[in-house]
Amino acid sequence: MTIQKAELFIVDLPLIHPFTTSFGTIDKRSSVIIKLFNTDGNIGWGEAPALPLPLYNSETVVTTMIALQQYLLPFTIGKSFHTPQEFATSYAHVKGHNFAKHGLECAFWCLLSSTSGKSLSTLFGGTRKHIGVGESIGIHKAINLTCDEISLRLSEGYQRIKVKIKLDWDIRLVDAIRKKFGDIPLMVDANSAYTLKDVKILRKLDSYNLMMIEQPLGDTDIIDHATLQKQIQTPICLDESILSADDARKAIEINACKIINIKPGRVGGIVESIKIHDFCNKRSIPVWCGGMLESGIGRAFNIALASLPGFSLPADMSPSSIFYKEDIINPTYAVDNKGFIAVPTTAGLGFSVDEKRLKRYTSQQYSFPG
Ligand code: OSB
Ligand code: MG
Repeated sequence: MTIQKAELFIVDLPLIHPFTTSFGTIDKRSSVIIKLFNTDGNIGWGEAPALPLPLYNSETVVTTMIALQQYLLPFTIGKSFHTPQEFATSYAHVKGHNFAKHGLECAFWCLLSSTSGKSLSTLFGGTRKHIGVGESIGIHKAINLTCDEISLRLSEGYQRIKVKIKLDWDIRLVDAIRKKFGDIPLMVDANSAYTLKDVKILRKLDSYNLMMIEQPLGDTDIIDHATLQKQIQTPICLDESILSADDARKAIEINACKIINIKPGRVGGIVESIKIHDFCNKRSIPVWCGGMLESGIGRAFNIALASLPGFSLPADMSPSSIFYKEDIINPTYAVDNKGFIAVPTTAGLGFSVDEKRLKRYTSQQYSFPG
């Protein structure tokens, strides 16, 4: 298939409530949407889910736009590709910019799905018809507000609860949740809020039977995580510090984690995500699909990815209706009362993009070639 042109949209989706983690608060979700055209007039959608500021990793909406226009699209427009692997290889010499690479690769997968008539899940090698979903709950002003949200999500059927933690918003919070809700499937995500000096606090978490602690230490570290894992019982799950299948191999080799959160954006695409899945599956390392508060366009790829057999733990896949007033796919996906999302079986994105809404939320639009 030959790629003809691309359109890029910066969309600003208003959040219903601000989302706070140990690295800061997001009150507006800007994201980059990619619309890729082949020479037969087919369309593929993708989303590069960088945040507005470089607080989770170094990428931002602005760097994503530059990377796509200056470094990635020039290698794909006007060129022919047979496979996503071949497509991703065309810009593989570019270092970093994983969110941008992921969004572009997704648009190619979407084109491939439309033209082949096979769903994204089928193309990725998915086997599940439904995926299990958990909620990721940001840092609130008071513990009772977090507990109110947990009550609501448990009543809606969500399969596990993840709470964001940081220094002084950790033991008291987890203790209150266990006292109120008993032995629910519970995990915590620190987004790099601790260092090895905090091992005493992290050890205290051992008595709460948590499913895992996500990224307790530095965002680029694996060595200290290996040291920490020897000192705590709670399984460590790595998020920020796994940027490739090679990183996953090294982290597992040195016992820096027992579980991996695969966010396809963070690792630069679906091709790399499947490599990590396959590697972990062979070694019986559980993986699950994380999220970046994507719009329904980005989530479509996460849902299809989470249908692979090794994704054995619930995904961070709360529907956009929890975060956004409106999604740009219409209708958006839903979570049933047992905490499952049905994996689309139709070809293409699997959802229809509401282009009127997309335009309404677009603050900047670019065409390539210009
Ligand atoms: O660390 O998993 C994270 C959102 C933005 C940045 C980092 C993270 C998150 C989430 C959101 O936890 C999960 C979701 O997309 O539903
Ligand atoms: Mg995380």
